[in-house]
Amino acid sequence: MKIGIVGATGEVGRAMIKVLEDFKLQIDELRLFTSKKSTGRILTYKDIPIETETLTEEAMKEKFDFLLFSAGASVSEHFAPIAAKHGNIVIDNSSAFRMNPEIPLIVPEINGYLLKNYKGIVANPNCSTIQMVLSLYKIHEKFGIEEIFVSTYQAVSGAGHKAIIEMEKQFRGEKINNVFPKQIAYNVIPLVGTINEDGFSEEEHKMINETRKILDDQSIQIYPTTVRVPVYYGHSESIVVKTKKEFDSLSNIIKTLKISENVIVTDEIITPIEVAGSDLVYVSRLRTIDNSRFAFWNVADNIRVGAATNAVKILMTMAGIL
Ligand code: 2RA
Repeated sequence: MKIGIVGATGEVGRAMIKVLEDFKLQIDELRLFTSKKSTGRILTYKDIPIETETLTEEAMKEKFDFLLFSAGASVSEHFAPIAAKHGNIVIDNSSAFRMNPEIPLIVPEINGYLLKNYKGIVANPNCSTIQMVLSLYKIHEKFGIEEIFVSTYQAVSGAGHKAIIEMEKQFRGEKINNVFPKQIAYNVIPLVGTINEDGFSEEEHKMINETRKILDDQSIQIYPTTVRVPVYYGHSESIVVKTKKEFDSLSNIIKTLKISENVIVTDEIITPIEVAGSDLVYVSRLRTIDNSRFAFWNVADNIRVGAATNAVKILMTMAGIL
């Protein structure tokens, strides 16, 4: 396969290279595209050095089996349609196309069937959405979901490598830049992205709209509060669910969660540090409130589960490997 990665030097781009290695895909040619300022950097794939090249419209007209994009919405909006117009399949990690009704928004374990005979642009959901729907799709199938109350505790890597550097500077007492709206060191910030007129943030709207699209149910009411915390990798989420049908006992919830692919249900308390590098979603602190409401703690590596691994699984599904 001939694969291209756009945004190869970013947190997610680098993770995409690592996931392609980890999943041992047969790749004959891997091209790494970046902005002009990152051109010429050497990255490795299976210990083979690959020099990054500047992203151009011409390059997007070449024939690839798959192009993985993670370079921000404006880059995707400009270059992904050019690539798709020339017959390429684009798996885009930006928010550019997620809510486009013509474009599938995919978590392969949940709605991978939508990719059958599909060509063009495929949207990769937002990281905080992916780990939540992976833990809830079987609950929705069996009991129906009426409401989801979720508070997130999002790692700084979600805001990119510059955010990691900024957090480290702040912990060293160096001058604060404006990567975050407030100091992140020794602090938490109750805002991810910008705030909309309704008082909910961009990130919170993503969780609402993307969850409804992926679970194909516009009736689900979702009440998110997204928070940035001084953690390197691993988003955590405190979730309360109200189901449409009564589930009667916690053991019925546990049984249903346990048939969810790539979800681990445990009695242990799981923290972000323990899940960094994993491709699984971890559910703990499970407890019931009554016969139709339960609560739990959900943790996953936001860069892998929440972006790179989901994107590569979409590629593998379309390539007939998964
Ligand atoms: C974040 N979910 O965590 C957003 C984008 N990756 O910053």
